[in-house]
Amino acid sequence: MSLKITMIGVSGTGKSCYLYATYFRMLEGIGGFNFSCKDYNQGLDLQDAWDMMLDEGVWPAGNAESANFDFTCFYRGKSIGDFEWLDYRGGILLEHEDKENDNEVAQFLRRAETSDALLVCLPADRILSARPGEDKKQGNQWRSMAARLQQIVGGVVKRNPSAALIFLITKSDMCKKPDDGRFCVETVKKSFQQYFYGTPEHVMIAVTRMLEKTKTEETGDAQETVKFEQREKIVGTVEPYNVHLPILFPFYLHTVAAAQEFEAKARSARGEERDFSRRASSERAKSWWGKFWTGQYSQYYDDRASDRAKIASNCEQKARELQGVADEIWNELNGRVDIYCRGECVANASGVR
Ligand SMILES: Nc1nc2c(ncn2[C@@H]2O[C@H](COP(=O)(O)OP(=O)(O)O)[C@@H](O)[C@H]2O)c(=O)[nH]1
Ligand SMILES: [Mg+2]
Repeated sequence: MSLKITMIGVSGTGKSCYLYATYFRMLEGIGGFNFSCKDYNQGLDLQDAWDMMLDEGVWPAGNAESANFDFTCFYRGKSIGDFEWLDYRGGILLEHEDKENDNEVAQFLRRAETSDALLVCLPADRILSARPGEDKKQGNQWRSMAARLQQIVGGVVKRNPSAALIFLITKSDMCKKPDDGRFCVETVKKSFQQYFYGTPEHVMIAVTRMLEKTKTEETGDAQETVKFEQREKIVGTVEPYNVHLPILFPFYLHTVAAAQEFEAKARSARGEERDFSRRASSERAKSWWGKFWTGQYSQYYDDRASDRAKIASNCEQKARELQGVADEIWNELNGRVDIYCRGECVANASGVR
């Protein structure tokens, strides 16, 4: 099993930085969970990009090419599954699909539609520009970004309603005023409202950032940009926040589904066990005359019953283990993100209903 995770968002919305930060944060691990990159060289590249941020204090250069990364997710040192993470070049959102020649856009759309989770990156500064009283032109930029993403999200949801839809509010260190964070979540819910009624089944809103949030100010300007040898210098302290949660969410859904499958198998094995035991008893209850004519098969049925009992208890054990992992993931998520399950809000960290 390898979960497919696809990140979408226009250029400069923080997709690649989010990937580097998550890799770095999850090498060390959080709450018993950790990730590792399957390919040694890819792991080094991710590490180099992150080191550049930490050591040299500059943002990494944008990636001109799309790239797919293979990871394994561990819980307490034991693998709970693999995942593939596609970080594509955001410019693709501006290009046309060419189905006949199966161009990169066509391949990207296909991949998005067969993903287990779609991560939609929405930068806080862009969302905040839609505040009433802000520059009208900038506010329209948010609306046009949201509309462009609607096209893709709508297609994915229609063809694959079981994919988890995750809205990532990136660069949340740019939320300076006390209610900026709340405004971002409210705006995302309003702009993408049709996805919060039950289709797709699972939706998340996660607020993430790469930098430590500076003290709340009454009036704050967007992060200033300082160039450093062609690279943008980081202003602030690098401190990734909430980055692992959107990746753990598809694992949560997958683990709960696997636990339910084992429970169903256990129930059916228990049913068969009861059937065979009943037959063994009726064999034993036969009269000597019945036994004489048709034989006595109680041992045969007893063996079958104990065979089914073993299968059932193995499945019950597996279901308990998986449910235990799912509960641990839930403890990580609950209180830190908003989650909607079949249209109902089941976790609420933002206070936005
Ligand atoms: N303030 C702030 N800026 C960020 C953050 N993440 C990314 N950026 C800025 O956004 C730029 C683009 O990020 P990148 O991850 O390359 O975007 P991508 O094109 O979507 O992959 C970076 O060079 C940074 O200047 C963040 O958490 N906070
Ligand atoms: Mg990028």
